[in-house]
Amino acid sequence: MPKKPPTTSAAAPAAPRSTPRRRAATVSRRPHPDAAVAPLDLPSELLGGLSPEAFMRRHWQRKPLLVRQALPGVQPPLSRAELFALVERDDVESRLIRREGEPGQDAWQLRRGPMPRRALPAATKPGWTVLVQGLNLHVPAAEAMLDRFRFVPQARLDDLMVSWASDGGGVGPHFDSYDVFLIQVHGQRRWRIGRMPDAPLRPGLPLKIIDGFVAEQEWVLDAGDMLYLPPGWAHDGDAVGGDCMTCSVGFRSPGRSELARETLLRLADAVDDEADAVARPPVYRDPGQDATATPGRIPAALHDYAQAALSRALAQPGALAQALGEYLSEPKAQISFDPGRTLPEGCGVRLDPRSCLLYDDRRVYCNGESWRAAGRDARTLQALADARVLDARTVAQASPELRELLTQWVEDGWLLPD
Ligand SMILES: [Mn+2]
Repeated sequence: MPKKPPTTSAAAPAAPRSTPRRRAATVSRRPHPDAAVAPLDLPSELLGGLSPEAFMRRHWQRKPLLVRQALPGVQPPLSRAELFALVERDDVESRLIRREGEPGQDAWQLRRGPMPRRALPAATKPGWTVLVQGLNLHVPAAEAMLDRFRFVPQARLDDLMVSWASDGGGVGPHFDSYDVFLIQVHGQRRWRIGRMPDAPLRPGLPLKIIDGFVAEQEWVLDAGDMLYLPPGWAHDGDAVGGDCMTCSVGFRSPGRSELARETLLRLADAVDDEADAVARPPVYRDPGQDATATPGRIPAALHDYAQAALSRALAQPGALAQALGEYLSEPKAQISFDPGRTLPEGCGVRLDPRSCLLYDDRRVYCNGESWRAAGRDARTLQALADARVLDARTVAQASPELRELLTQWVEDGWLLPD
């Protein structure tokens, strides 16, 4: 289905006077490839009248934003019964959390899925909640909801989680280390939030629950309302009146040590491959070594040789970029693809919801693997990464090499004929 291009900048309203850091009007803007995302400089209902650009400047990673009726008339992406059925699947990450007793001295129970459907208490029993991660991988309506947030780089998007709670159900006051959009899709939930950077956690619980949570603000969200929270804001959401369903758009914030470890591991593989490719890999030589009276001491020249080897591995053009891209595009552990289809002539393609396609100036990265790409083929793959679809005409114009790659991805189940 061809998408109508967003309105041109000529139709855009004048910049609000209250925006001092507005960039010059001469900056040419690429329209966002997803029609579900408003042009980046136009007010968006989803963001309470802020444009995606203004939201990113003022709120992202900085301060909360409550949007009443961000998604008016929103429909839950699945029914309660469909959600409850997901806890039985071993390819779905789910949790059941129950709270008993009075606030402050309450007992918390956590059970991780998969579990039989009958492990869930009656919907009328108060104080429990079930959470399902990665709903976008299994339910197209959930992927469509996640798509609304593609004004944030794909490498930062994690998943859409859904939770259902009976009256009073919730996961308790806690922190997250990532940004989150909390979208109320059915029933009501009371959110209480506060800044408590040094808050202690309650000991001996299966959940990370803040001890002595003090809220600064609280709101009851109705279906269609949305709350954005930056990382580190303590928050507590309790279902009001039962049959409460909330979707959370979660982001990934890779840790510094995680990025160092994962890229170094991949660089190490590249170093091994390089050594395997030559008949005599270079070794340390020391024709200048003097006779030593301290044989236990590591020679300084050997340290320098190691340092140079490491620097060389890091300095290989594109090596770090490749390691990073392959890592960032890697599927989560429980994800598998269903192979076995072909790419018919004359049709477009759509990325499977489980596929992660990223790119930089030299390469494209898909599900942990990478390919060099240049020229028109690179632009086509970049367009696929940004929009997650290619129309039939674009696919028909692909080079034989690109056609072969797309066919391979369809056979692997990474890409679907569209
Ligand atoms: Mn949270």
